[in-house]
Amino acid sequence: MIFGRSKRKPISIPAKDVAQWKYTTCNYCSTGCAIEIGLNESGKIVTSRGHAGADVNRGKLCIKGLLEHELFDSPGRGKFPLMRDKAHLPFQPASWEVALDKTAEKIKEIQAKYGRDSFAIVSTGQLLTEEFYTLGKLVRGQIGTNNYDGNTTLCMASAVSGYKRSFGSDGPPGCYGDFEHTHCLMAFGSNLPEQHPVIYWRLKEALEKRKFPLIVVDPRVTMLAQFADIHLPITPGTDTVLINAMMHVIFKDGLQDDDYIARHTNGIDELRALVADYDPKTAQHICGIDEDRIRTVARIYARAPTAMSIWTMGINQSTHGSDGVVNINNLNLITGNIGIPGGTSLSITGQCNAMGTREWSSCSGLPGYRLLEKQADREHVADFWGIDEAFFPPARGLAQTDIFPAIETGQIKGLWLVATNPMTSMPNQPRIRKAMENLEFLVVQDVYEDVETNKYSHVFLPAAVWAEKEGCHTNTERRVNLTRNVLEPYADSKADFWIFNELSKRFADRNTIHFPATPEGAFEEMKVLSRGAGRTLDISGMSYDRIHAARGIQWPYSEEQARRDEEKIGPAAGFDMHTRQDFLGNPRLYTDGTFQTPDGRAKLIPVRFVNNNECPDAEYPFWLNSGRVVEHFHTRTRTGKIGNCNKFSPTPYMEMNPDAADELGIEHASYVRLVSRRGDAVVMVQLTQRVARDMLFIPFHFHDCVNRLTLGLLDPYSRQPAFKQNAVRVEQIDQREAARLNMERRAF
Ligand SMILES: Nc1nc2c(c(=O)[nH]1)N[C@H]1C(S)=C(S)[C@@H](COP(=O)(O)OP(=O)(O)OC[C@H]3O[C@@H](n4cnc5c(=O)[nH]c(N)nc54)[C@H](O)[C@@H]3O)O[C@H]1N2
Ligand SMILES: Nc1nc2c(c(=O)[nH]1)N[C@H]1C(S)=C(S)[C@@H](COP(=O)(O)OP(=O)(O)OC[C@H]3O[C@@H](n4cnc5c(=O)[nH]c(N)nc54)[C@H](O)[C@@H]3O)O[C@H]1N2
Ligand code: SF4
Ligand SMILES: [Mo]
Repeated sequence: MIFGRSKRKPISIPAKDVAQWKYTTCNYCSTGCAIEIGLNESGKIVTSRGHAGADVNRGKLCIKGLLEHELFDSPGRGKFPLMRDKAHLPFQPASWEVALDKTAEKIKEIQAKYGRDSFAIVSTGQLLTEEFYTLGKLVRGQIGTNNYDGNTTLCMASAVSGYKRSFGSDGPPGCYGDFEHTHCLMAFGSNLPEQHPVIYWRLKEALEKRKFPLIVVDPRVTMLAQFADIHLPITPGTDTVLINAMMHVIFKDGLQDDDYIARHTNGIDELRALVADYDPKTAQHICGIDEDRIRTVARIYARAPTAMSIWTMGINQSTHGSDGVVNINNLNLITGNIGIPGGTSLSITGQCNAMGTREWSSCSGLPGYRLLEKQADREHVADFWGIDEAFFPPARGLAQTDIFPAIETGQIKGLWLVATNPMTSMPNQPRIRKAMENLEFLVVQDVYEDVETNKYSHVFLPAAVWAEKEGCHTNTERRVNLTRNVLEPYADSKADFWIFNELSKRFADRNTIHFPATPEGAFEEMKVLSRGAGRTLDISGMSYDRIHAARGIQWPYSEEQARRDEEKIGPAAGFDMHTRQDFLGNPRLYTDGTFQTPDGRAKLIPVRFVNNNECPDAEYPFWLNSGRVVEHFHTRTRTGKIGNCNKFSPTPYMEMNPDAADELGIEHASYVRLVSRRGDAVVMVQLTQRVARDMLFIPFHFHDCVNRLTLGLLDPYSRQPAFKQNAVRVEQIDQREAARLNMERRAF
């Protein structure tokens, strides 16, 4: 007899007494999952679920989305503004009035003393779109500094630059629905199962319905590589060589789409001439992929009735980032795979609102993909805001990665960081620390007061997070989705929208501009700005109610289209699932082969490879690669405080190949010191065949770890750092000393 068994009750999950579900969009990755937050009778949050009627996630969520509601009262949140005269002194609490007065006064003082551009502003891809628009208005229309950028320079800048070079405009042209139509998918440096789990789920579902080849290009055996039909473990930084060699084969075999090339592109002769130099026999020695494998992959891709490419940081974070994007576009253009179901060049974006900032923040120009360098755009926006066009700077200023060196040289004296944590996320941390110490004035606006960057600040502005606010995000497939306001901001924190509005009052002496009082008001204003003949970024047909009813709408979505849809199905409010399909906007760009270039044709741009990376050598014999794990988001300010995310992935670690470890006498789970030309870091070894003998991989989430070592050479077009190509050596270290160091570093 087995004691106890008969008495054991079956497992039951207690019912959650949800009285009301509130609609939101996930605030972590760019997949854009719709989440419903469940509140009980007394308004307390008791649970979350994926929205079954949302086309993006169809009821699914990953671990981060499922637990996101635990954020609201997580430890370390900023309760009220803080101030101090010098960065090493203790903070004093301050009222919003005083903290905002001080911020405005210091910005003005620094600008008066050193010039308008001596005060820099770095924002993020994690605010709501209406907040981006409002910040852009404040910076471009009132503060007037030209040195204004976002952390998207660490993330999406190469994709933006590559799209603009090839197609004349930013904007990923495809959608998740393309998985259902494609006959071949090639993924470059993108690990969907961990970084975009629900996009991966959409891909897997499509693969289960209809098998097609999945080709993964990644130096590491990622989870996606494990599920691939063909894995190409490329030599870091050489994707452009692989693609050139593929195009060489395609032209040689006559597999290109001559008709598409003739009707919709320019530059075919130059491209053909260049790729003639990249025969697979020669290319294999540079990119590390066997010549026959290159031929096979080229033929599979070009012969497929439709084929698509996706990519993420393995391409963008490289000195060849922009060229890599251009070359992926070249590959798709010569095979006629743009703007058709299952044929596309789809950048998988990163942060929840990486797209929103590209569209509306004015970081690299003016709102709605407009340019500071274009007279008509300047006049249009200046008229709309009611200011003198001459107030705008003549051209785009410094990128984030150039702002920090400019602090070192004294060109920039003050900095305002909004929702970004460069002390952990920027390459070459020792250099960033010095720059931060050089600042006369630093404002940090963040949800958490324990964020590393706050050690160097003079003013801290505590921000509300996610559903403590209301507004939109745009996801990877250009889908605008809504987060409803679910609860009040924590303690005396305030929505970023409110903070920008309040600051704008303090700059009214420069330009008086009208700032709408609510995010919805700002959205209505953006709609008007987005209207216009021939513009892809048209959101004029959207409204909060319509977005909510459709669970997200893809731009372009014009007023005319909305009118037609409404005639068909009645007014937006009250729509139910069965009608949402009629309301989704446009899934694809460039469907007619007309691009945003002056002559309407896409540009085929030849990309010659120059090896300019920091490659391993005798002194630093390993490639250092870095990336992410599924449980954590970026610098762990949020996920590091959520029980189950942190429990599954609590310690910094480094993947190392067992054969390489053997040679150096390094054991599994021991600590080692890594040394690069920039600095050193102590980290625990995890032996795995995921990485090759000459490569190490570290998740970048942990402070005082991988970015103490990275160099971050910049892409010449996008100014994005090559986070993934660095050289290091591995040294043995006293184990007890290392364990102590690591315990100190662990937050929880
Ligand atoms: N769980 C989780 N999800 C996230 C995030 C997070 O922090 N946590 N962050 C979000 C953000 S902002 C972003 S940008 C995305 C990033 O999403 P991904 O880009 O998918 O993630 P990473 O792990 O940074 O890098 C992807 C892969 O690039 C490979 N790689 C390195 N060098 C090369 C190379 O030279 N060529 C090629 N082809 N591949 C290379 C790496 O081995 C790695 O497996 O994830 C988003 N989603
Ligand atoms: N070595 C290495 N380094 C990398 C990368 C890599 O792959 N390898 N990836 C790079 C990439 S792709 C990215 S995107 C960057 C990310 O780098 P960061 O932007 O520096 O990282 P986060 O931790 O997301 O920082 C966002 C901050 O915003 C705060 N926040 C969240 N929501 C809000 C809000 O609503 N309002 C306000 N005011 N604050 C908010 C968070 O608490 C957090 O402190 O890291 C880059 N760094
Ligand atoms: S896949 Fe991305 S958007 Fe969806 S729940 Fe996970 S983190 Fe959020
Ligand atoms: Mo990113």
